Formats: sequence, C-alpha cells, structure tokens
Amino acid sequence: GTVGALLVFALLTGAQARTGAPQTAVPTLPPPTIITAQPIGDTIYPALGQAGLDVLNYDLDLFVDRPGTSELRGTAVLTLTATQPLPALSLDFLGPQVLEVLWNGLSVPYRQDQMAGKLTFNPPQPLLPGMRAEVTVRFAGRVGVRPDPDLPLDVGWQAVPAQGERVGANFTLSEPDGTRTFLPVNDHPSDPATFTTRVTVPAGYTAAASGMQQSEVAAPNGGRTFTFVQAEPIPTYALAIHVNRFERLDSPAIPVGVGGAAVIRRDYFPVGIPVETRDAYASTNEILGVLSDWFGPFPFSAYGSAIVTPRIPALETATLSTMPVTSSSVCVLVHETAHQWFGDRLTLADWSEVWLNEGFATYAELLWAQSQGENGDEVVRGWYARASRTATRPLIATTERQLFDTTAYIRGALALHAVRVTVNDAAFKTYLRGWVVEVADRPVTTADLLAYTRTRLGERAWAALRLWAESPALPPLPAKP
Ligand code: LEU
Repeated sequence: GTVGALLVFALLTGAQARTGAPQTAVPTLPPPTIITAQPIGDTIYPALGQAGLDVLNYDLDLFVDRPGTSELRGTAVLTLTATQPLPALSLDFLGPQVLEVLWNGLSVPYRQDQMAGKLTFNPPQPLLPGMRAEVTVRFAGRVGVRPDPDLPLDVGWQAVPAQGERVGANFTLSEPDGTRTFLPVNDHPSDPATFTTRVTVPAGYTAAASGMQQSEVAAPNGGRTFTFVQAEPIPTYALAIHVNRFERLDSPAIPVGVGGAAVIRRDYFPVGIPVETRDAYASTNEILGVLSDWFGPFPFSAYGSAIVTPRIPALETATLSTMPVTSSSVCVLVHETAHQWFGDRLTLADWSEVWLNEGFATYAELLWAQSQGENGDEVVRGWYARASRTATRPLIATTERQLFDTTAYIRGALALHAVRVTVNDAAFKTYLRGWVVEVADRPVTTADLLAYTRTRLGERAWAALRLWAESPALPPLPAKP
C-alpha cells in the first residue's frame, strides 16, 4: 500500500517523451518538468485512477482489423472535468503505443509508462473544477490481458483464435481493472462515465457493445461500422465490446424501465454454438420482471447477453452481460442481471467494498428461486453450510485475493438475509428499492448501507447487518424470530 501516497512522474526527460507534432524538427527539450498526479487511493489497487479527475464521456472509434488476434487500433476522445485543480493528467493505460495526444484539439507532449500503466501529460493550463476539456488519444498495436494469479481470470481485451468452424473473436472481460489494457481510462468504479463506442469490423462480422445500437454502416472492403451509445454512466470495467460472427436475436421489449419505459431486448449468439445454449436466455424477460419488482425500474434502456465460447467467469457488462457457453444457466443469468442494478448502476467507492456488488447479485438468486415457488430456506441453509466450510472474514476486503471469494458472494448474501428476517417482505422490498434510489449519484460504501439500514429499518436491522459486516467469525444462521 505505499504506491497510494503519491505517484511522481518525471515528464519530458529523455527518450520516453514524445511530442505529438512530428512535423516540427526534434524540439529542444524544455528543462525537466516534474509533475505529480495523485491516484484515487483505492485500498486494493492504490495506483489506479487519478484523484480529482472526473471523466464524463468516452467517445471511442475502434478498428478490429483481424478478429481473434490482439491487434487493435483506435482513437479515444475523453470529455473531462475536475473536482480539484489538476496541473497534470494521468490516465491508466497498459495498451499499445500511443501515437498522439491532443488537448482540446492541440497536440501536447506526453509520457507513456508501460510499467506503471500510466499515460501522463500536462495540459497547457491546469484543468480546474467547472472546466471541461477534451483529450484525444490515438493508439495502435497489440493489446493484451493483464495476467494476475489473484484474480479468477486474465482481465482485459480477450482474443479467441479461430477454431474448427468458428471464426476468431474478441471481447472485453475487464473486472476489476482490465479496461486499461486496451483504452486510456480513469480506471476506477468511483468514476463512472457514458460511452459512445464505434467498432469497425471486417466483412461477415458483427460488433456489439454496451448501450443502444445507433447505426450500422458500410466500411471499406465490405466491413461494417457499428455504433453504440451507453447513455447512462457505467464503471469502466462494465463496458462490453464484442466482435464475432453473431446471430442477433431480438425479443419483445419489456416495460420494466424507469416510469414503465420499454427496455429493448437483444441477445447475441455466436454462429455454431450448441442450440441448447440458448435455452437459459429465454428466461431473460421473466428475470427482468422479477428483479425489477424487488429492485425498482431496470436502470438502462436495453438488456441482453452476448455469449462467448471460452470457459471463463460470466461478467455483468452493462446492458449486455457477457455469458460463456459453459455458464449459460438461468442462475448465472439472474446473478449477472441483478448486477445491472448493483455494480453497473450503483458503483463502488472502493474495490474493498465489492461485496456490495456480489452479495446483492447472489441474493437475487434466492429472490428468483422464491419467485419460482421454492420456499428459499434450503438455499439459505446451503449458503450457510458453504460459508461455514470456508474461512470467513468481515465483508470489507483487505486483499485482492478476497475480492471474489466465498465471503464476498455468500456471506454478503447472508448479510442481506439477516436484514430481511428482521422485517416483513414488503418492508424489505421498499428497503432494496430505496437503496438504489438513495445512492444513485455517488459511489457506495458499507458505511452508507449501514447508515441507510438504520434510518430505513431501525436498530434491529442495523445491528444485524453490522454483525454480518464486521464480525471476524461467522454469525449464526439468520432466522425469523
Ligand atoms: N462479477 C463477476 C460475477 O458476476 C465476477 C468477475 C470475477 C468476472 O460474479
């Protein structure tokens, strides 16, 4: 945890500094400028993000010339503002060579430190609160995943080589910090943003991304350019981008959006996967109905799944869950769909708080089972048995390895059950719906949930949640008094 204090970047010192104006002769380098950019200070990932930076929108123009490989080129235009004066900007980027950085259209010198995963530059004037700026980053090369033995997968831009009948494909799987492998981003869930994603693919391919499809137009050599607009802010890791030979299946829109608005329904199935894979997705509308009854209106204007062939974990990418063939079950789909509220709409203030995503999404599996006529006690007892068999800990994680462990998922869900048994189901429903509204405009913490629980449901519910959140040992099985 020492990296969190201050990252100091030496700018314009020697060979690593590039200028974006190659037409001028090699400039005499100005005296070395020391600029500082302070990371957000995440307790699990202390180097991620920049404190005081607020990215409002990412406008992406990406070219996937050879699907199934790691080649990617493109331009990202970030609309920025600040919550404190920023003399230096520092974006997270582990991606390929940056070709150019523009600040409001003008070329600025920059430093790309691939080891630190930072792209740093000084704007002509500090970015001040209330100001807006546009930063353009052009890059091309090989992007990759970030291998990490402490995570259940290598996060980032996934390349799936052609195999047998199947063509090569690409997709994003980025939780927690994989988006920086292929885009310059403020890569932290406390800074959600909107996205416009344009993806150009070769003939025969389809691109899909988070948000509503706005257009599909012809590109050179028979290719196509697909444009998606994600109009509601989402964390960077929740951005889905898929390139494959897809069959898109449109289903009737379902009126579970805000104010009863219709939510567009579409699923993307790669050509050549087993037909039974599709079965689970036939339940999507019913899942949306059940979950919106408990959690309130569905927070986005479209929803569906994009199916991928590697055997990896599923991910709740916004408006378009990323679902492996091997995880194409109703239970996993319920979990990822619940994350659209908890993770994608409500975002985390710190990665240590990830149980606030996983506990709620796991709890949704019980709500679903009950909607299907099960009484639910067996699910809860099963969870408790599992939690008793595994090492436990307080809910707030202290290490990266804990982020997606049994405590985050199962003890997290049991903590919510401990709250539920202190009240009746009508009150619990109002509580869940209220939480989504209450914290809609700021990233969430366990302290927020505790305070909210006390105000909404009173001392008994608060004490129960506190015990489940903080006790080093596993508290007793929650039961109705
Ligand atoms: N958030 C994912 C889930 O739905 C897990 C992640 C490790 C891909 O459980």
